[in-house]
Amino acid sequence: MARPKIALIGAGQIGGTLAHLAVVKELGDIVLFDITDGTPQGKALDIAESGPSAGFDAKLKGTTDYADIAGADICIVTAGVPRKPGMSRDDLLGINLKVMRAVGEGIATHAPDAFVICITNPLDAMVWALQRFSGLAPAKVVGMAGVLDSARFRHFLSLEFGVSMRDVSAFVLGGHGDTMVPLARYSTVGGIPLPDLIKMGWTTQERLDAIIQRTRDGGAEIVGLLKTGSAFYAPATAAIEMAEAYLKDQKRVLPCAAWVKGALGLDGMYVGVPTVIGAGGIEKVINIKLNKEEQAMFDSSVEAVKALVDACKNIDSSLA
Ligand code: A3D
Repeated sequence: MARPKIALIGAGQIGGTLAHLAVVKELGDIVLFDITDGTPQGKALDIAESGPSAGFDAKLKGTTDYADIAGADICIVTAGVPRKPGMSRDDLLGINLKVMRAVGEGIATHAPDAFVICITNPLDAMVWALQRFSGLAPAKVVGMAGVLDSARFRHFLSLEFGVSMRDVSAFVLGGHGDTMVPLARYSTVGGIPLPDLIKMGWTTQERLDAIIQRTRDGGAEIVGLLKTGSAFYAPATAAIEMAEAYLKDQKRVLPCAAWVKGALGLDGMYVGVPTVIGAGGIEKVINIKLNKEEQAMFDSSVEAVKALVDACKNIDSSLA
């Protein structure tokens, strides 16, 4: 059987890391696409040359031609520009919206059957725009944010409790970053919910609140340290977890920015929710019941995402 074809649109920090992780895990052959000639070709060749030492079998190709993504099974999108000093949120939205239009059209023309994972920020608005521009089924276009946010939460909780990260599970909802909604009562250590761990004296509400805030600020913390860019190892690893769930039909339960119509009282929008990912793409949105406090946090996250989508519609009237 032919190896799956994985197209990576954007060959920057995350794109290169995605390519490396995908071949080391032998998920398929890679096409790295970027508009900056030389970057995708150079990274593809460099990673290919690591094959003999790492011991993987995969073909890697770097390109600036969308035709090379033809028939891709999966496309992971990191194309775009980051926010620079002096640039307003709307400036960034305007630039990355144009990028999403080009990427959406490229995918629609050459890889219309792909499962598409968007990583470009601002995430919830960009995945919405990418689905509109590509015209692919909403179940086949999803945003990566919740897996990363919950991985950060799990990492910080494992440090707090001195236990393996593998035994910490965490549940987050809502938009990416500032408005992320961590659900403490659904987050566990070895199956024990966090509120019970507070009662058991493992931690305090104050310490847990500080961990939640650090998780919300997780992206900014890395930017502050790196100074010249944003996180890329953990974001790439999170997207690969989602890609593997699709390619291997794993039916993983993962939080993603998915199209929600009907569940959680929503009438059709992209926002972070728990989903099941398998060969059908987003096979299910899990319609959990929230308590009053969680619902209020989720509602304000939903409003923040809607405001971003409205800003996109104001910038590009074809989206209205
Ligand atoms: P970076 O290293 O700048 O790579 C972006 C790449 O996109 C560059 O190589 C550009 O040449 C390329 N590019 C620009 N325009 C186009 C285009 N029209 N078509 C194809 N390629 C293009 O950034 P990065 O890899 O560090 O980050 C990529 C994106 O992910 C950014 O928007 C980040 O803000 C975002 N990001 C999201 C998360 C989430 O959790 C959602 C986390 C970290 C980064």
